[in-house]
Amino acid sequence: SIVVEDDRTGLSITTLKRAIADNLFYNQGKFPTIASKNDYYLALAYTVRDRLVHHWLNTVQTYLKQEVKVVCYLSAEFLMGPHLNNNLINLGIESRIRQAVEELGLDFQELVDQEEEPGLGNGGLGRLAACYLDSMATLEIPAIGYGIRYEFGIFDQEIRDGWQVEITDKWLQYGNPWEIARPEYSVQVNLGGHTETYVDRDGNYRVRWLPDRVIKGIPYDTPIVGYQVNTANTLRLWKAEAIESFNFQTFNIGNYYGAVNEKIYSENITKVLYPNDEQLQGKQLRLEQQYFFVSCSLQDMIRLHLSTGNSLDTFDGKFAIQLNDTHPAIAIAELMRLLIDERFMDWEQAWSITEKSFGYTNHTLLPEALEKWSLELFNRLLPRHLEIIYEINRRFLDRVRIKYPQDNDKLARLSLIDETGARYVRMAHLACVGSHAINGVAELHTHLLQQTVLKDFYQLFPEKFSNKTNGVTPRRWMVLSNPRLTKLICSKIGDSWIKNLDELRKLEQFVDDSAFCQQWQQIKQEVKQDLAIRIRQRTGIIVNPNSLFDIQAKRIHEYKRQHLNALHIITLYNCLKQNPNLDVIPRTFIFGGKAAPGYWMAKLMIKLINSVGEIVNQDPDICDRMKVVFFPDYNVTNAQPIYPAADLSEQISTAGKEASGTGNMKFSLNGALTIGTLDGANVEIREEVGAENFFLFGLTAAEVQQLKTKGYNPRDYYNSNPQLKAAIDLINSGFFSHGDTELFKPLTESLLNYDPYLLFADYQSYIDCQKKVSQAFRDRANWTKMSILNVARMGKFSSDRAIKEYCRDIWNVAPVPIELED
Ligand code: 26Q
Repeated sequence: SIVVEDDRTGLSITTLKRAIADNLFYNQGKFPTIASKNDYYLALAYTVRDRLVHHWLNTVQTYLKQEVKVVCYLSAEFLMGPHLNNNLINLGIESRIRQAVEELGLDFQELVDQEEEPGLGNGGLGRLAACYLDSMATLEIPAIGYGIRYEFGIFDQEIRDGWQVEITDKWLQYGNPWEIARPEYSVQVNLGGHTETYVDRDGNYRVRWLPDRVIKGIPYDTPIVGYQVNTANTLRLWKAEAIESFNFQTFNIGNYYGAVNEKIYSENITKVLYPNDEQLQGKQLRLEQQYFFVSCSLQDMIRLHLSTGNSLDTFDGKFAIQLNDTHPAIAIAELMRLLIDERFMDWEQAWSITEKSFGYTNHTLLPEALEKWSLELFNRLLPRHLEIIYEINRRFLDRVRIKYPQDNDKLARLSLIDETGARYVRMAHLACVGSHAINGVAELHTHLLQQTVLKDFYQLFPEKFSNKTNGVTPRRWMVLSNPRLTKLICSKIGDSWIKNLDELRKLEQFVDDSAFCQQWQQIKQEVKQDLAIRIRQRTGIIVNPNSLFDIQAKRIHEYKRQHLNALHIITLYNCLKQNPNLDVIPRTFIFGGKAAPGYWMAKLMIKLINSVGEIVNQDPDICDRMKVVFFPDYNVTNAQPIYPAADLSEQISTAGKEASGTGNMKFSLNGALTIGTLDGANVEIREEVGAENFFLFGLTAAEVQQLKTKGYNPRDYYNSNPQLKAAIDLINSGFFSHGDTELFKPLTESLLNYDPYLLFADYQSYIDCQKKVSQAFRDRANWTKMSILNVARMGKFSSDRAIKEYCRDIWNVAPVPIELED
């Protein structure tokens, strides 16, 4: 019989080739002869999208029909990374597509490289949201990711003369084949103005908000395909536009330019991602962004809920709303407003629904990163929400007063309003009071939360608190980024570990199999060679793939201590200069990461690394025993080939400062050994892989605390440690800065006089530990064994495990398998 495959869904090589050609002609409007690589990429992307649409529509329809409970993951950031390759892997059609592309005479990798990644996040927090969407789809958990469709994502980084230069990220300029606009589900969002009370027909006092601005939110949907399942969940991102009626009013008066201006002003809200992580900027536009996407998302949930004929009384049974840090915490006041002012529910019922719906994840202990908004700004932008927050606070403090009579300090510490100086709304307090569940992102982090920043809330509501250690998706961070290692592992233990990462344990039985170890080492060598080529292309620096690849890739921040790494490099350099024939293990030091554009110290750290590299890399005495590379524009795309190539993963933050870290997991999953402090998830990684397979150094969080209490004087360490003194003095001498003795003064002076992150206190311990690393690397057979054991014992750090815990302990949701009707 003759089988005729549909061009939109067929999977035979012939059909796929025809579909790509068809999309090129009809979507791109190009003949093959004049089509650019990007045209071919888009034709390919549409071909892949066609093949997931039925998964997507069936998923949405199943959720609606079965009236299931849905997880709504609210996040100001989703750092998704490129979609094409990920969708191919999760759909299981990678090899067919590759063959079809190659039979058309095209280079598959070249087309994949055309995709501009959606960089809609800063770092860990945004990438965690992306890993969680992947896991929820794979575990068949009904979920919607709600966020902001920034027109400009995180800036692209260039390095010029050793300094970071920021370039606008125009990710949408050639079109985005993965999103579908849904203008029919647009909503309106109010801002500014004032409130007034009125009495309704039944004699009830009501409040209405008379805003002075109204903005339209348009949803753009992207499918999130699960691995080897039919589920395709939705990422729904909101774009701000002007509402037509506003323009028309102005237009009718004859003020055409005023009308257009209004449009520009409204569209500003979703223009650009704020590129700061872990440091607060109390900017009005940022609060507008947060409220905008939160209001759009809650209105969308209410529309969905009512569309299936439900009443709002059952809202909390159908939605589990997770707050990714406090950025969306205004949702608590907004849901109250929607229920009370717009749906006329009474306060008690609205509050009960709100509390049951929300969960709050905290991602930081740094006091400077805790969000607070001045009452003045809050009142100007969200006058009704401020009233609601006052009322939440009044009722909350009444309860506190009963539990702790006559403890005014306690009340002041717990209050949603900070009145210690200029007055602020404390967003973390709002999140704690309005949520039924509060969690940290690693065991140590959760413990410290309970003992420090949220101590009073923990005493009040111990039952709300739990830990949910972060995880990463093995689909992107192993299968996609490290195909060679994936293949080797599959050849030994099959492929079910991809969905059940604990099965990596089965690799332990091969640690003494010399052929296997050989293959393992061979693969590490090959991916290091690949990275060496990329490094040469991007920086011109030639590195030795046989050297130890020592990598620190993450946002640049003082607490992450990239400059401690730099001090080790300088110390090693001094040793080699003093003792040119020293037999050392050749090392390549690789850095990657962006600095917030307004964070001068972080930018100076980048300059220092590049300046040290410039001297070290061309010093003939060093030969190729040391190379220092700053790999520019660290993002998801560039991270993918970096993790697999690491021998050593640098996780060296001051203990107690890194909430979890997730890069630490990606490195270890790809067979790097970790040099690290007892901070964040490092503690649990070490527990899992075994102390003997982890290079530990530095003070513990408790010791850091003690030292600070006792009085820390960094200059004492400088004066008493000749190696440390030599390193600092060399920087100050202008040796790395063409004789400029001033350039790095802000950095060295800060260390000598304050050193808030205790680099000097941990310096010697770090140097000694690095010596042990070098010694260990000499025994390559044993190093390989440790590398295998690291991978074999990483099962815990799958985001699948983390999501299962959220489902069980916080969301109370279960898998909903999707059947494909044909
Ligand atoms: C807040 C207000 C105004 C502007 C920007 C911000 C802002 C934006 C992003 C504040 C913080 C962030 C990002 C924080 C972040 O990435 N935290 C990291 O979260 C990871 C996932 O849990 C952890 O692994 C990291 O330890 C933590 O640093």
